[in-house]
Amino acid sequence: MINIIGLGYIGLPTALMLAASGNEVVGTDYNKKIVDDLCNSRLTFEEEGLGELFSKAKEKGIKFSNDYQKTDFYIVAVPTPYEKINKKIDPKYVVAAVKSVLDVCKDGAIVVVESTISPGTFDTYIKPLVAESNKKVHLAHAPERIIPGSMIKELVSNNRIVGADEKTIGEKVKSVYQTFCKGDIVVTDIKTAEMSKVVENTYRDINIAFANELAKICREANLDVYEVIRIANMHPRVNILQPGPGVGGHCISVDPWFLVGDYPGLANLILTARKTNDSMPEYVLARIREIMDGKGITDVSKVGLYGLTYKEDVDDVRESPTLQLLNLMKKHLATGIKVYDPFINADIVENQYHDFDLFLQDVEMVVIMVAHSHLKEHQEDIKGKIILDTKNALNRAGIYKL
Ligand code: SAJ
Repeated sequence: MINIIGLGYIGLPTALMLAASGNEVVGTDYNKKIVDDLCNSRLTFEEEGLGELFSKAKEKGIKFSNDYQKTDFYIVAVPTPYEKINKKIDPKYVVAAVKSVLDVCKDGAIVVVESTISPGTFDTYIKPLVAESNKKVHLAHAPERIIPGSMIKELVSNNRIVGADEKTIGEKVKSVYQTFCKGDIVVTDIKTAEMSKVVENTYRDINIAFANELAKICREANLDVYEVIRIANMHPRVNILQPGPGVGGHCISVDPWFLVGDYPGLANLILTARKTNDSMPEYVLARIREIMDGKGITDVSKVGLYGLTYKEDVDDVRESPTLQLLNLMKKHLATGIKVYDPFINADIVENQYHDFDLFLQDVEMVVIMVAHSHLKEHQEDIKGKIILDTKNALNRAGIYKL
């Protein structure tokens, strides 16, 4: 039996996938509401294809519990927050989960950690826990790589990394993932797996930072950055990503800091990229100001931000550029800007609307912060508004871009 610890964005789809593929699975979470909801067939977040997978997993007998199970195979997928001030990882949830596993597991059990961690976390925090316990367990790191919005497909098709310091354990873990993963599964050691994962997200952060820097340069040069990138990308060895209002989410805006924090003086390019991406909400604010001045809008409450999530078609707001922008405004004692996001039902910020038509009625200028499909489907509704499209979501003349 496989016990998955943590039923969040990664743990839940992984548990469902393993169960749907014929493994005996119990999903454990300390949050009673999550377990209650899942036991009563209520999904805890939205994701394409998750409902269907849930039905299959239930048919195959998946169980959910608040308790850690006594078994010989665990997958830990708990959050790894970082400390806002020094940007270091806070391993408290991983540490607590591994400790609880050690309390109940069978001798010889395999404990796989999927949570993203900073390189060296196993050596510093996890291996000592095992050494202190009276259990013999084997450790592995199989960092998740799936992208919100396409998680279910990517769980099956992505290549994976399995890091284990004992080759036979690596192969055993690989065989479990192979029950649903059709990609290549590379077996390596734990430290290499930790570093590879963080490097992947850092690569993407740097590439996006390059696109954002190009956006600033092209504005200065009076050029269309999207056209410049489109043409440059026609070269077979060039693949520049897209500029935007900033980088959010719990991964790309966080993982590079681990390298900056642990290798000061060495991670220079990485630090500059982080700063460039973090500068984008401020840059968008300056663009809004410029356009307001040009159009004679003096009241910020006539401006509306479309999108609160960190990217399109997800309901996750962690580190989102819109939240970053709103925080900046607050710092400058500027309030009153309106906000709407079709994916966010709860009231999480001031002046938030839940009805698109009402939102549009009250604003003269719409700033597109997130390119939800909803917006593309309602393009007609925003005709006549002044539009700043920071995501290049609308392909039409007469709108302002980054
Ligand atoms: N973004 C841009 N321009 C782009 C692409 C993205 O500005 O061209 C922005 C997005 O709007 C968003 C942020 O970057 O704010 C991050 O979004 P994303 O879609 O690039 O990535 P995440 O954070 O949803 O997921 C990433 C993925 N990693 C890589 O692509 C290397 C995913 O595979 C990982 O599993 C995930 O991080 C993770 O958990 O580490």
